[in-house]
Amino acid sequence: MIDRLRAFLATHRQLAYALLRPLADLGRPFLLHTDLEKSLEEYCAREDCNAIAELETIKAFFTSTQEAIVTPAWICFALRLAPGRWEYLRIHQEQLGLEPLEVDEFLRLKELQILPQQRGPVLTVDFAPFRQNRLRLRNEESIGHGLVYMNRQLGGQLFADIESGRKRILDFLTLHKLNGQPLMTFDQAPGFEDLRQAVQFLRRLPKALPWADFAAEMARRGFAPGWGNTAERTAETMRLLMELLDAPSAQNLETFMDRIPMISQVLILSIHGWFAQDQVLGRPDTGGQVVYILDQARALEREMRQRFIAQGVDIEPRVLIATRLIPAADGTTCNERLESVNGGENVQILRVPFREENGEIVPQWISRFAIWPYLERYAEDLERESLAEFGRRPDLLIGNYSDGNLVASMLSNRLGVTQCNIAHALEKSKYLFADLYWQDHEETHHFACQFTADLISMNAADIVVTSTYQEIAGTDDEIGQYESHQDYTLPRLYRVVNGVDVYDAKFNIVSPGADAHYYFPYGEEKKRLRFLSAEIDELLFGHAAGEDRRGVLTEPDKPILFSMARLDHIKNLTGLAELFGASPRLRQLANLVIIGGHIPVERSGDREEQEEIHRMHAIMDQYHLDGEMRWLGTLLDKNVAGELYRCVADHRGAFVQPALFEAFGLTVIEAMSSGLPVFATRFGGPLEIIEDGISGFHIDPTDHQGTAGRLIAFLEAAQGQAETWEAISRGGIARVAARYTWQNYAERLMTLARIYGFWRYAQGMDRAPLRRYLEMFYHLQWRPLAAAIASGASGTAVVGE
Ligand code: UDP
Ligand code: LCN
Repeated sequence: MIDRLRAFLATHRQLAYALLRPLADLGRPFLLHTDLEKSLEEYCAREDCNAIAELETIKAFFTSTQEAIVTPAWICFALRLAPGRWEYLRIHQEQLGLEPLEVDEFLRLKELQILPQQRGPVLTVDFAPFRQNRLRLRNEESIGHGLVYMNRQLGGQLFADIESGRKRILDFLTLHKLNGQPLMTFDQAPGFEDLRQAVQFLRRLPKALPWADFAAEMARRGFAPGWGNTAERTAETMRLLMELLDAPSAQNLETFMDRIPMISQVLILSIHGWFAQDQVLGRPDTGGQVVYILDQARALEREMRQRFIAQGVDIEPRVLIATRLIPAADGTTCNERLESVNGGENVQILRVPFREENGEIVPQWISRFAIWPYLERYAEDLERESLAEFGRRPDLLIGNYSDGNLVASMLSNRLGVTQCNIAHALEKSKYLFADLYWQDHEETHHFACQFTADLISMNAADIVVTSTYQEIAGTDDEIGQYESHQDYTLPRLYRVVNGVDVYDAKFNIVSPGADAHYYFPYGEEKKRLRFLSAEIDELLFGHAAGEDRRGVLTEPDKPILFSMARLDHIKNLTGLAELFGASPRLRQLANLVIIGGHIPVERSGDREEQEEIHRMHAIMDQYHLDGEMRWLGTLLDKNVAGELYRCVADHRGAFVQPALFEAFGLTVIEAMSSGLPVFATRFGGPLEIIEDGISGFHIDPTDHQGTAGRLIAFLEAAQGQAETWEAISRGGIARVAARYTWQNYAERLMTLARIYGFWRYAQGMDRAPLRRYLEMFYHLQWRPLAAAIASGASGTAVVGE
C-alpha cells in the first residue's frame, strides 16, 4: 500500500492535493475514518470519480485509514490493513512527501496535540517481547479459534519426538488427581500392552456393566476410575488412548483429553454487584452480565455433572460465583454471604464485602467505575473464603468484566490456577477517545485505572472467551474491542504498543445462549404460560394509572414495536422514542412499547438514568405520544419477560434494539428465540448475531430516518403478506438454535479449560518474565491510580508530575 501510495502522490500531485487539503481544512487535530469517507464522497459529488481510474489507490488508502492526526505541516495516518495489522505514515501537506512512521512516533504525535509542551521520554509499555514463544494464528479468519490452532501446533511439537510425547501423556495420567482422588491410573502409567489386554478383558463383559462391578479387576491392572461408567465406555476411552499413542494427532489428543475428569470446582468472579437472582436487573451496572453468569454457572455445573457420570467418578461438581457483599442491600439478597442459585444443584453466590483500610466493611453500593481501591484487599479476603468453601484450590477461575478479570489475575498468580477472562463490554470501545482524553472523564469514570487493569488481566489470562468475532477483531471497517487495546496512549501516563495481540491463540469465541426454559418460540403452545395473559394485557394495554407507567395505547390492535433495556445513554431507548415520534407513517403502522428505567425520576439513584428519564418524558411530550407509546418503568421477572416477547410476536410485532453500541446483546437472542423479528444496532455484537434480511435486520440507530424506513418497509410488507413476517421469525429461531445455546457454550468452555490446563502442564511454559513485568506494571501504575481514587485525588495521580 505504501509504495503504491507514494507512486500515486508523485504522479498525481494535483489530485492528491485536492483530496488532502479539505482534511486539513476541517480544523480538527483528530480525524476519524468517517471524516475521510465523507471527504471522498464530497469530492466525488463534485467531480466524476468514475472517470478517474487512479482514484482506486487513494480510495483504498482512505478506506483503510482508521484515524488521522492533522499537524501544521503533516497529516499522519493510521492504516488498518487487516485486524491487528496496522501501518503508520505521514504525508506532507504541501510537498506531498510520504514518510512511514513507527507506532510510538504516531502515538507521540497524538500526545503532542493534547500536551504541546510534552518533553522527554514517555513510559512505553510493550508486551511483544513476552510473546515470542506464544502461539500466533496467521490468518485473520482463524482469529477466535485459538484452541483448534493451539492443539495442532502443540500436538506437532509434543510428538516431534514420539517417544517423549507418549511419555509426557502417560506421566500426566499418572500424576493426575482430582479432589485428592487418583484418577485414570494409580502410581504407574499403563503401557500400550496393558491397555490392549484391558480392552480384551472388557470386550468379554456386558456392555452396560457398571464400573463398580469390575473396578477391582481394573485396580489390579493399575487403572483408577475416570475411564467410563460402563464396560463399553471404559473400553472406548482406552481405545482412544491407544490410538493416540499409536498415531498421535492433534484431533486424537483433543478427543482423549476431553474424556479425562479434570475440573470439578469453578470460581466465577463478578465483583461490583448488584449480583443476585432477583430484583437486581435493570439497576445501574447490573444487566446482561448477571443473566449471563447465572445461566453460565448452571450450564457449567450441569456439564461437569453429566461428564462425571459418564466418566464413572463419584465427584460432586461445585460452582461458586464470587461477588461483593453489600450490607445496604435495598431489599435484595446482596447482603447475604451465601445464596444458592435456583436451577443448580451445587451452585452458590459467595459474597465477600469490601473493606476500608481500617478493616471496616463498606456498607453502600459503589459504581463499577469507583471500586478499584477495594480490589486488592477483596482478593485477599476472597482467596481465604473461597479456599475455605472449596476445601482446596479451584480448578478454574473465570473472571468477568474488568474488575473480575483483575481479581482473577491476582488469584491465578497466587494459586497457579488456569485463568479465563470474559469482558462482556470493554468500556474503551464505548466512548470516543476514552484513552486520549482520559483525564476529562476522570471525575466520573476513572478509565486510566480500568484500562490499566484490563491490560494486566488480558496479558495474564490463559484463555480469553468472547461472545463474537467482532469483539476481538472487529469488521472490515471497524476496530475490534480487544484490538483497540493494541496500540494507544494515555497522555501523561504511559503509551502502549502491542498491548494485546488479537492473533494470540488464547482468544476463543464461545457465544452465550438464551435460557430455553424462559425464551422459546411463540408457536410452542403447550409450553406457553397462558395464565400470565391477563397480567401481560394489563402491562401492554391497561388503563389503570400507575406511577411506573406512562401512555395508554388507543389503538391496541396495531402491531407493537417493543424494546427493553437499562435506561443508559448508550442503550438509546430515547433515540428510539424520538425516531418513532418523528415518523407519522411509523406511528400509523405500529405502537411503541418501551421497558426500562423509572418513570418518577425520584425513584432513580443514578445520574445518567435520571437524564434519560427526563429526556424520555420530554420526547413523549414533544411528539404527543401518550396514545401511541407506552413506557413501563418496571422490572419484569424472566417468566413474564419471556411471555411478553411471545405476546408481541402473537400480534406480529417486532423487537428493536437501538443501542449506540452493544457488546453482545442478550435481549437480541431472547427475542429471536421467541420468534419475534428483531431490528438491532449494527454497532457491536448484533451485527454478527443477525444475518441481515434472513434472521432479522441491522439498523444504524444514529440514522433515524433510515431506521424508521426499514421498520416501515417491513411492517408494510408484513401487513400485505404474512409470510414476510413469518420468514424472519423462523430465521431468528433457527439462528439462535444453531449458534447460541448454553449447552454448546458449556461443552466448549469446559473443553477449552481442560485442554489449556493440559498444555499448561505439558508445555511447562515459563511465564516468569511476563509475570514479573506485569507485577511491576501493577505496582508502579495500577496501585497509584487506585490509591488516587481512594483519596479523591484521582486525575492527579500522574506518574512523573
Ligand atoms: N432485562 C430484564 N429487565 C429489564 C431490563 C433488562 O430482564 O428491565 C434483562 C434482559 O432480558 C437481558 C438482560 O437483562 O437478559 C440485558 O442484557 P443485554 O445483554 O441485552 O444488555 P446489558 O444490560 O448487559 O448491557
Ligand atoms: C454486557 C453487555 O453490555 C451486553 O452487550 C452483553 O450481552 C452482556 O454483558 C452479557 O455478556
